[in-house]
Amino acid sequence: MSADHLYPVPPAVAQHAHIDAPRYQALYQASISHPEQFWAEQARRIDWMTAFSQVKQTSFDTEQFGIQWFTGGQLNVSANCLDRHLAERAEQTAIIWEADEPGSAIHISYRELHAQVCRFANVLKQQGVVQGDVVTLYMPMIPEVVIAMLACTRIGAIHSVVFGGFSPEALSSRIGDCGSRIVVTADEGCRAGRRIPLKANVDAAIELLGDRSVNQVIVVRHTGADVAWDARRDHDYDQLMSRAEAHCPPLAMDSEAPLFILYTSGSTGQPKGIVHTTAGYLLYAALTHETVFDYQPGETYWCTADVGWITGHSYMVYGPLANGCTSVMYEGVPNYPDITRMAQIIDSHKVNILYTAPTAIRAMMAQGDAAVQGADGSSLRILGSAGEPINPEAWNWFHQTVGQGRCPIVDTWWQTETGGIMVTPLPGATALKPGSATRPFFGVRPALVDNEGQLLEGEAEGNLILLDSWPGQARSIHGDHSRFIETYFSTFKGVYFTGDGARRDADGYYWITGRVDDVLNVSGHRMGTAEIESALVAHQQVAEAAVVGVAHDIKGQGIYAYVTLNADVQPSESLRIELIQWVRREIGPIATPDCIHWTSGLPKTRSGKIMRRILRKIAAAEYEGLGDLSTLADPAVVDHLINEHRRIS
Ligand code: 6R9
Repeated sequence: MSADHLYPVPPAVAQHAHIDAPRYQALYQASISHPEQFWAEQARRIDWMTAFSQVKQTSFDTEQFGIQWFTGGQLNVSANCLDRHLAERAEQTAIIWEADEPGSAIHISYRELHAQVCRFANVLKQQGVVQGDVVTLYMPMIPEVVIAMLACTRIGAIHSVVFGGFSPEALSSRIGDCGSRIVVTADEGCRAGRRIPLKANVDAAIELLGDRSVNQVIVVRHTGADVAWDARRDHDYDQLMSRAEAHCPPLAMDSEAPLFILYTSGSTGQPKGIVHTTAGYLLYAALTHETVFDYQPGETYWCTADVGWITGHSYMVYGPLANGCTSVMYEGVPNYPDITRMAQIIDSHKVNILYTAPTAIRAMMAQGDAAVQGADGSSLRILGSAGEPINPEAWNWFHQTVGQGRCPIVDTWWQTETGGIMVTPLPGATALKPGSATRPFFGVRPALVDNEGQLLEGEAEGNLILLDSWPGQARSIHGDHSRFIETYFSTFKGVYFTGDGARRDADGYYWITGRVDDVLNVSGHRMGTAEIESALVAHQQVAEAAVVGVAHDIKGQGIYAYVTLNADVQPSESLRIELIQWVRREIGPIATPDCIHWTSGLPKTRSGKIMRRILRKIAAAEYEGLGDLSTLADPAVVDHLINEHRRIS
């Protein structure tokens, strides 16, 4: 089956969908020609405490830059996700929590979730947290992380969720950057039967921070493990909760008040603390969740993303809860205790909508049909994919084997910075092509430019940009607004640059080709090559390092590291293992290098710039067509690298 095979909208889906093809056309046109009217209309899905006076005041022009949506309005996110559902669906399950070990699931109703959030909001207040404070959450996938996020929003505190797989080093730099004085964590996390020492990692991170440090740590007793305890600083979650009051009025927050910070990797230096604000983000998450997944009241939805990433924020927490949805939250990994686990969870909770990542799909596909052996799967109606390009083989497998040829797949392209889904099919409206994210969502104006910034028309391939603002857009980088403008709005003047390349076909469908900058996408996790390089060179025996991505069957991209050692050091197997461990410790297991290539020199221009184009080609064993080598300071380096690569592979 060719990649361009067209899957029309199944009539049964179109018939009951929120949006069919004619309606998509009409609404998209309206959203582009009259954005203010369109978004004012959509804003009715929010419960406002104070009405807004202006819908959109935005400019991507670096001279008069500004992004403001729904100015003058006030709302509370937790009230929109909880309180307003109590009249109609207090007893409906909000979260079905499925533990790492099969066999135990917990159902939490909207009423219970509301009560817990109010209590924890009071706990935060008692610990001295006030509006505008940043609270760091370093948590496993347990309901308490959702409770903590919503509790922050209830009192106007800003959360910064740090993925539980990050090392103490990575955690400490993120705590330090946002100046957070309080961390919420758990004794341990559980993944695939292994224990993750979260509290010990927090202790180590605080140690690294020294006196700029955190003075409160709230610990959820999840596994009950014995952990080190500093009575002046550490607090037991349950103890604080048992003493807290269950009533906590939601604070009226301005539309543009910061809602959360989420760190993500860029092409240079330190991770960036992406700042999202209140009204636009929530509206965009809720609207996209309902329309992209065609969520219908009463359905059960499962987003497999970890809450430490933007997908977990927008599509496990804020979008679904704002829509009063029943969500599955799963603590573990898709293939534990075996490859049938996802299918088992789908059957046992009758999941209707499944949103996952290509890396999980490829891991299942690698085992043929074993992933669905003995499974029913008939509850599934809609499938979704995000985080990286999905190759047509994986798409077709997902469609046939998991979706039984019946369920539309929404391949959703978006980013931490976009807050919500940007280019995507709508199940009832868009004919699908495996591997294409298809068409823009309402209000989204994608375009392609060449490297000089010239707009490309019709069928074309180039850099993907966005011409105008949308409500879910990030507003800043924490503590460095000029870096925000510089990073996203300066490469091409007056437009948002995504960092991705894309192709547009004759039908106007977009095909994302991957990052055009030095950002890797390993199993859907975004990582800057610069971060991994700086971790490598921080090792005493490393002189220089250059990291590139290389195609990987399951992970999408693997990490390929060229390493030059100090003159007096010889490469060895033990040093290779030590370096891999070192990077895992500096950043976290997600940054584990797949290959260390010892080399005596890197290809550099005469001005000393490493030519990554060449390194990427050699890592991929594409020794021909290395392009213009005339600017290299020492062209002989290339032959050395090729010979070394031949020896490794
Ligand atoms: C949501 C998320 C963003 C980067 C993005 C792009 C890649 C995401 C994709 C996709 C192809 C898709 N990406 N979705 N590439 N098709 N459907 O993943 O955010 O972690 O910030 O990563 O992921 O390269 O620029 P984030």
